[in-house]
Amino acid sequence: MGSASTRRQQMAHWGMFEAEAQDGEITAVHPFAGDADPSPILENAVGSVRHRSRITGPVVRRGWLEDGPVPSDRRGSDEFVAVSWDELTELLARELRRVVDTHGNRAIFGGSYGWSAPGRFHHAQSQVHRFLKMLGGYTRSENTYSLGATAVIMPRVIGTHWKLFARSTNWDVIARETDLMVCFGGVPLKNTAVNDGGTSDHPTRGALDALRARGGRIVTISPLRDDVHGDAEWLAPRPGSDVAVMLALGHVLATENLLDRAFLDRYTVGYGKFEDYLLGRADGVAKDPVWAEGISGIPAADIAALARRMASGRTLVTVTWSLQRVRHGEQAPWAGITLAAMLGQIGLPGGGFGHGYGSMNEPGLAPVPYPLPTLFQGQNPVSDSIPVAAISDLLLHPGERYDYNGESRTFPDIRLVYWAGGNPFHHHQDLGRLRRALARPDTIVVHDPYWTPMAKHADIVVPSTTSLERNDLTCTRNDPLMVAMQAAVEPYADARDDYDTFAALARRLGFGAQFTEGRTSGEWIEHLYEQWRGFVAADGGDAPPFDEFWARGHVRMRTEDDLTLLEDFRADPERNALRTPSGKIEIFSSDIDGFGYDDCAGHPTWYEPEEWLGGARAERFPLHLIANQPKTRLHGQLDHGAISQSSKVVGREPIRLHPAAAAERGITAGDVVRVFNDRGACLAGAVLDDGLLRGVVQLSTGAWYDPLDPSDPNSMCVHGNPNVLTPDVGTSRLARGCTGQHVLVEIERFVGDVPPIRAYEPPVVRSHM
Ligand SMILES: Nc1nc2c(c(=O)[nH]1)N[C@H]1C(S)=C(S)[C@@H](COP(=O)(O)OP(=O)(O)OC[C@H]3O[C@@H](n4cnc5c(=O)[nH]c(N)nc54)[C@H](O)[C@@H]3O)O[C@H]1N2
Ligand SMILES: Nc1nc2c(c(=O)[nH]1)N[C@H]1C(S)=C(S)[C@@H](COP(=O)(O)OP(=O)(O)OC[C@H]3O[C@@H](n4cnc5c(=O)[nH]c(N)nc54)[C@H](O)[C@@H]3O)O[C@H]1N2
Ligand SMILES: [Mo]
Repeated sequence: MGSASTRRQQMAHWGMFEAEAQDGEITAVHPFAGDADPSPILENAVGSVRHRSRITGPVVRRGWLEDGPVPSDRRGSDEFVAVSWDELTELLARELRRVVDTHGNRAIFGGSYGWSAPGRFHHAQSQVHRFLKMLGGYTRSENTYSLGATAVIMPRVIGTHWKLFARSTNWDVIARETDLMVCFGGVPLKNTAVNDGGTSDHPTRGALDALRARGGRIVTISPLRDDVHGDAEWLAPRPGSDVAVMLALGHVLATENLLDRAFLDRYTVGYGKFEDYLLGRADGVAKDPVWAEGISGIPAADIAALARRMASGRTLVTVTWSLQRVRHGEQAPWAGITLAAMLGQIGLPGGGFGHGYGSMNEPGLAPVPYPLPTLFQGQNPVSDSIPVAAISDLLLHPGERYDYNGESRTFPDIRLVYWAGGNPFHHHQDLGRLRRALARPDTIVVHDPYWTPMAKHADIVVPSTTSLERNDLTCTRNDPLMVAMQAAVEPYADARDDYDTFAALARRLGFGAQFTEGRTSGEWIEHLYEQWRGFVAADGGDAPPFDEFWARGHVRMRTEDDLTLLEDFRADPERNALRTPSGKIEIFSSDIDGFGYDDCAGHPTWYEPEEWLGGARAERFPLHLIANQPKTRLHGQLDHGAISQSSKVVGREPIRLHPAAAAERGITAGDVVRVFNDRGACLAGAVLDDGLLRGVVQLSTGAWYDPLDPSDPNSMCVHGNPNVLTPDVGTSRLARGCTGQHVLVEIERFVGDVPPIRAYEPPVVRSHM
């Protein structure tokens, strides 16, 4: 007989909820009553704990046991052997010791990028980095797949990148003050489901409705019509051409005397040099609407009319993060902020610039004015690091020099790769190349609750609990609630908390006391809560004792409401100078100019990308694929959940294409199609939609990589992971950010027997060494 069901307070990156459970499984989710617009993705949690794709106990790859720690192209197609936790701890500790003693700590790559789960204590990144630092250090990664270009260019332009989001103009202010929102990349509601660390509310839909109810207008500039919710004017540029459109808008402002020269003089540097380029004094090419029409396909008259409207009221220029996850991704946010500066409304309520409305839930939310509880990380004794999206370059080219952000660096020689809480088969580009790169190190260690493709490519596989199986607390810098995450079920099978795995390893390696500080995980959670309570008290607030917080499930914090981005800078640009060399907004950066990069000049510039419909490559691969974020899940997480599965077509990830593009290829709705280019191929399920440009197709990330022949790195993925197609090239020599959003492809109807989906099946695990 089953036991009675229980309900526990929980948080996912995509929202706050009560998890209802019975017999060790989640049976229902109940969104937080205070959430105005809970995400349907929550439903993916039902049935996720005991799903067959869970890793049930520690295992080691057979080839690694037989051959020892050496490079191997059997990764991804080998069997595994079950080991006990003690055996795992012993093997892994010895291997870490061997690598450190023979090759030094820099031979460990602990970049370990990925989102794992919310929770201030059990957060896998925090745990793995703390552990590796105490081991003596590791080669790390810098920046994110989310904001690879922005994180490098924006500090040089406005002195920060994170404050753009943490101190963004609040939704309330926009709803009240903005006349016109000009949204490059739209404001896709689907993405606002998510916030790193979770979220207790989803205000975007309500804010856009309130803006319109007041008479505000939204212009969405995107190749997809549904990148905005509700009524909006739609301009559809050729993907990758937005910078040309922004320049042309600026050209109209400059030539029709619609720009705010006083603002440019007082708050920016280098406009003159930029204007020389804009007006064509520098290169003989005026970046006017006719020029931009040729690049973007948006009629010149529409561009000119929009520029005039932008100058006639309170206008907010917004740029989604997707626009910087492409070649030359540095340019769109830089050109966007330059356009907003020309309008002179930066720092005015409801005007100026925004980056990431509709990319994540955080932009537009009011910040909490004090620090969050944080697990102390300490220093990394190793100084080597790579830009995060250079993982394959790192493994394939040890010793090679490369440019990054004005530096010349060298890739270290990596022997051991350690991953906890991320999935490179979700996040990285050109998966065939990644598989060749993953064949190079001696050892790959992966912690994950699930048999993701990355776990299947590991030598040592460590089964983690999910956040539903443990207590924690979570909060974010722009959410009013501190939330208790209460274990809803017992740990599944032989899974362990990452903390307990690292604590056992640390003990075996001689730094157990340093790692645990003598605390159990329960004691750590209370310790972090008390740390935070001190921050609240210092702010004049009063948070309840831990037991009371735990019983209540959440505590409300003070927030700084009614914020406008850069209002303090506008009010007093001397006292609140930006942390740029000039203290002002750098429309021209002497530092960047001084690097002499041919792919990132000293001011915002239009560069023709390789993967776009305007170039030679489009003759071979005539469809522009947008590999954006999935509507039905977060990345690859819980791809087997009900909401994610309900969107699949014949079990494949849906690819949207225009009916005319489909007809030309004899494709009808519901067909399985083969999507391909010269890097790889995948299957997907056709969905026809006239809300896309005719030359554009859209296939979101996150279908678990499922190679037809697992022993062949270039094998077709039968499930629809777009990263078998995307190019593994950086945004530019400046940021080397991820460019996975765009790729040119061709599509044909798939003929023959449709192969089964095996992505969620565990590999063969033998029971004995
Ligand atoms: N083509 C293309 N590619 C892209 C993008 C794109 O736009 N286009 N976007 C990029 C972006 S912005 C991002 S952020 C990345 C995201 O890439 P990732 O963050 O790597 O993707 P996730 O699927 O979220 O991976 C998180 C993993 O953590 C595991 N996990 C969950 N909880 C725990 C835990 O407690 N412990 C451990 N050890 N593991 C846990 C999950 O099972 C999952 O496998 O993808 C990038 N890739
Ligand atoms: N549901 C859900 N939400 C998420 C995530 C998720 O996995 N699922 N991931 C989260 C993460 S980690 C991140 S970093 C953010 C990412 O946030 P973004 O990078 O902003 O999200 P995307 O959905 O990839 O892209 C947003 C839209 O930009 C449009 N776009 C693409 N190329 C172009 C172009 O060249 N020009 C114009 N004008 N528009 C273009 C696409 O139509 C796309 O729908 O999303 C977060 N939100
Ligand atoms: Mo991201």
